[in-house]
Amino acid sequence: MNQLESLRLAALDLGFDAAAWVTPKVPTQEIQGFETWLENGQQAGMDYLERSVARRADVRTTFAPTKSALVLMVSHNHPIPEKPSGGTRVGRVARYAWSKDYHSTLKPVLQQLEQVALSMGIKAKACIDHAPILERGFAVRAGLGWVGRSSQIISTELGALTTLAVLLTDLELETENPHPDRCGKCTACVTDCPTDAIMTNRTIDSRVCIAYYTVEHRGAVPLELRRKFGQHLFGCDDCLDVCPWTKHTGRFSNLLEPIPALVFPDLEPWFLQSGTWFEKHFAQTAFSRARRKGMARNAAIVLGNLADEQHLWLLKQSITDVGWEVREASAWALGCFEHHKAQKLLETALQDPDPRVQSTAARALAGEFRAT
Ligand code: B12
Ligand code: SF4
Ligand code: SF4
Repeated sequence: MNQLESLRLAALDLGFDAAAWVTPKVPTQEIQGFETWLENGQQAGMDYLERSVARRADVRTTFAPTKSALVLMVSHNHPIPEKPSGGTRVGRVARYAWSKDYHSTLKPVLQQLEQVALSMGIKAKACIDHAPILERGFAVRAGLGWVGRSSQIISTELGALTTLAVLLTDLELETENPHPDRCGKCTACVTDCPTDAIMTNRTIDSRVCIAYYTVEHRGAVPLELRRKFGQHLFGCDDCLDVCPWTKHTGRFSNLLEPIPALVFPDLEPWFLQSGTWFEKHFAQTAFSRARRKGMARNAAIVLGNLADEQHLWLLKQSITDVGWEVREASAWALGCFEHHKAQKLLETALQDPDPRVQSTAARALAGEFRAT
């Protein structure tokens, strides 16, 4: 067995669900596609992506000896665990965030793979989002799947709910095995996206994507999108859940174990506890990226969309939160209720020190956000 195959099998032994080799050359067309995406402003507030074009075009800027890449895929198509009791557990969390943060969970496994490579005399560097790499293009050319209309890599074996990582190595390799497109006439993800964020060129416009707003975005969420968020608390899997290739797969990796308290988080402490408490409690989870204020803002939007009177006491707390974005989202949420208590709270919010909160409270009182 050659070294390429030995290392690939070692990756599968370590728990990756799929692994395949590819030459590290990035086609000009792909980097141009990335640039066009940026020129169109589809990155929304993710400015850091603009600074990485040159590095994405040549992975040797990340690891100079690179002559090949082993693309690794892990499924996060977990079964749904049992809901814990107590607390206010409403809203939906995207599956990638059901386990401890995949970056920290997979890091030691990737380090083990680097060690295996080293013991074989191979120079190797593992990357999982830390380095600017067009991972999806690598996955297609390695033959692991194709870029679906949802822009997600779809695998015939693992479906759409997967995470990607790359091991750059100095092993010589020239061949490529690009996966053919298997979307056919299906457009399920496009029609199912609640915000029409999927473009015809198979890219996402982050400016309207729920995954972007609930995970990456700081500050207020555009008013016109909030109803469309439905119960999405963190991330969004709508375009992946609906994919027929996901429906036909049942496998999930043991590397990423779902934690019930992350699948069904209790919203109460996000409104009642401090940012420091949140950081300690949710360290090494994907939630830490949005921080307490982001999660409380998202939670307020979900509570508004539910408009269930039993949650009004939480919005009474959050309308005086230290974060203006939490108070602003709470004013919007209170505007979704018909209840007199909501009206009273909104009247107080008219005196809020932040004009953005005052403005939303006034529009809420005018009945602008009520379900029609
Ligand atoms: C920025 C980002 C986002 C943004 C923008 C998403 C997007 N689709 O561009 C936001 C915040 C919205 C997002 C959301 C999600 N993300 Co994200 N995200 C990224 C990140 C950091 C960069 C992606 C990027 O550069 N986008 C810009 C576009 C232009 O580049 P691209 O998607 O890579 O597209 C290239 C390929 O399509 C390639 N290409 C190659 N062959 C072909 C063939 C054809 C026909 C076409 C059209 C294109 C094509 O050309 C394009 C470049 O020009 C990557 C990590 C990384 N290092 O790549 C993760 C990543 C793409 N995200 C991931 C995940 C899991 C998600 C979510 C599912 C999380 C969730 N549940 O909430 C959602 C899915 C939303 C969606 N439908 O894409 C995974 C995807 C894994 C996979 N199997 O595809 C990645 C790879 C992270 C990882 N390490 O696993 N994400
Ligand atoms: S993640 Fe949600 S909002 Fe974003 S493209 Fe997919 S379905 Fe649309
Ligand atoms: S839902 Fe249909 S169109 Fe979308 S990625 Fe899956 S197969 Fe392709």
